[in-house]
Amino acid sequence: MLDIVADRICAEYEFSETEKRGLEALAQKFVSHDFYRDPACGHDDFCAEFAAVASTELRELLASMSEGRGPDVLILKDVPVDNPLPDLGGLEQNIAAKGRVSETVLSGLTALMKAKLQREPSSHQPDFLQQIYPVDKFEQESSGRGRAPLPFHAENVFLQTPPSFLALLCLQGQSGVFTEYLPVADILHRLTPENLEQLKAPIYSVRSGDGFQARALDETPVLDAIANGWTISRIYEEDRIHTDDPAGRDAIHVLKAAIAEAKASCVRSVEMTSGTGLLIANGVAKGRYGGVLHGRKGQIMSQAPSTPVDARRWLQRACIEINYL
Ligand SMILES: O=C(O)CCC(=O)C(=O)O
Ligand SMILES: [Fe+2]
Repeated sequence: MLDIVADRICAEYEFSETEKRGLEALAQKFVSHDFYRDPACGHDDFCAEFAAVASTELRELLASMSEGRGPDVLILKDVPVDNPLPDLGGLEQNIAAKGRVSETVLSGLTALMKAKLQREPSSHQPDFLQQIYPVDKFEQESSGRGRAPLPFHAENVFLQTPPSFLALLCLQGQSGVFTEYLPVADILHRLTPENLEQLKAPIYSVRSGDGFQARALDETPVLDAIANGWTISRIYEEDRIHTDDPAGRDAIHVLKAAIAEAKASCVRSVEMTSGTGLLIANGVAKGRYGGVLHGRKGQIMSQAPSTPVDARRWLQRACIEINYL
């Protein structure tokens, strides 16, 4: 099942029936737990029980990713999720009324990475898990509550400590909507050594985008060394990287051109359906500049009450911060 292609970018893992039944039973046991405000991955009993249900292969895959020797993207198939989903009209009511299978899986994957979940208080969703579900009023927003396609980005890299990995889990998909990813290495190998050096200089300001309070990380490199050989690439396709330095501006310009070129040949995509998961390195890598940017292709249908229930796209997301050992 482990299929790391030559360039180490992507692996796939399929949940077995036994694993599914075990995770559903665990979710039932933790059904009253508030996964949104109290991360279950911080509780030893939850972590031990999740690890006992997960296969050796899944545990090894997740350990390899959090140690910087795994694939940049793990596609998860047949992930147990709550089914059928409640249809009470509003997102809040539906979250409250659903089971806790998807929350259990997202928290458990984090636990197997020996990592923690991040909150982002300046976002419109400051809890430890987020819903990717459009809200009509924000339909043009370039965020989890918008309907428009999303340009390539790494998540929250305007923060000093952005998520290292993102987990996306599809409760309900919409055909024609694709979650896309683009390896950072495919962008950077188009740059000259001089351009790369320029992007390592601490002269940039990286800004927050739609759905967040206006924030900026100042005096930061774009290609940033974090700790113990780990790096993060603070790259946006949108104009969210700025500098007054003329050489730095040139480097941003060249970076933009490289993104456009890489987009033409290096994008991969997943049409998420119920039970598809993605675990992606958020521009982080160990001993190299790597990880991926992600985006979304296709317009999401309005989630107005008239939308057929099974046509409403609903993903959940976890922002995962690993231990940079
Ligand atoms: O909706 C998607 O497929 C991706 C959304 C996204 O970029 C995110 O949740 O960070
Ligand atoms: Fe995103």
